[in-house]
Amino acid sequence: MYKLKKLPNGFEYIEIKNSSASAKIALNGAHIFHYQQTTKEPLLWLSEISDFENEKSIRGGIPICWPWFGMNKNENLPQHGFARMSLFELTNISELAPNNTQVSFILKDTQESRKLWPYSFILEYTLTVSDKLSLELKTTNKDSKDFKITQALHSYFKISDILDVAIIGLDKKPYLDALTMKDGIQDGKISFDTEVDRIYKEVDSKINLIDKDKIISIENKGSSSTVVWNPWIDKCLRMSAMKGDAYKRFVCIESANALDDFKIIKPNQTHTLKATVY
Ligand code: TA6
Repeated sequence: MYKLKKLPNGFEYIEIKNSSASAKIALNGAHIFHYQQTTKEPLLWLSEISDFENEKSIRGGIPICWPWFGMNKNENLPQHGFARMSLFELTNISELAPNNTQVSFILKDTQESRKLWPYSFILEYTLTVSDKLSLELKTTNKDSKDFKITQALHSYFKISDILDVAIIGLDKKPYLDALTMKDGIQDGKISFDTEVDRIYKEVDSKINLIDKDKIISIENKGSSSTVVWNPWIDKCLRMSAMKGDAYKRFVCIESANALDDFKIIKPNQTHTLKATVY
């Protein structure tokens, strides 16, 4: 079952319920902000004080960072690109099975987008809501020249307490520490007792987020970089749409194409970034 819902301010989202899971996906940013397997608690963290407004990104869920990840060289351009603040067109909803619903969106260049990024493109995003959540983000170059993208599915995962979680699957991987801009090599599991903002490279296997009573798994395709982020106390206080203690209840593990894992896409060629989380 699914329903298209609209808030009084015109913000639209799709609510999905099937025998395996439920989900909510906004048309603005094609942003999934709720996903829950039927017998479990929500997988994604969502800020209690998030905005739900067109042209603004929701704080939590899975924002799409595209066509660049992080800051652009031109600092007047929005951090993490413009896709997360753009209205996507809903192209399809299919109930493939009682436990499997698939939703597809498309974003194409406009006069406005070309002011920010001067290329013609098609961005297609398909979400499959079942006992796993699968996300497929396909970029097609519709321009006459090559373009370069970096990107991320900036997943906020809900956790019991930041002091009680660990990430495994990135041992021995090189990373860039975005706080110091120094390179490092991961030694063992990742746990948190301070701000962490790192881009891991050469990522080639499943990542597990180990919490007290659950394990969240992330599998990627078309991506060899993964961002791990928690703002900790001071940055959390400075973040928009985030309560002061919110850092305790989420960790971001982002399936990305970042740093030297950028993609150059030729005219009429595509690149697909895929993440499956469960
Ligand atoms: O992916 C980590 C990061 O780039 C952090 O540096 C942090 O700023 C975060 O994303 C959130 O960015 P936002 O633009 O959504 O406030």
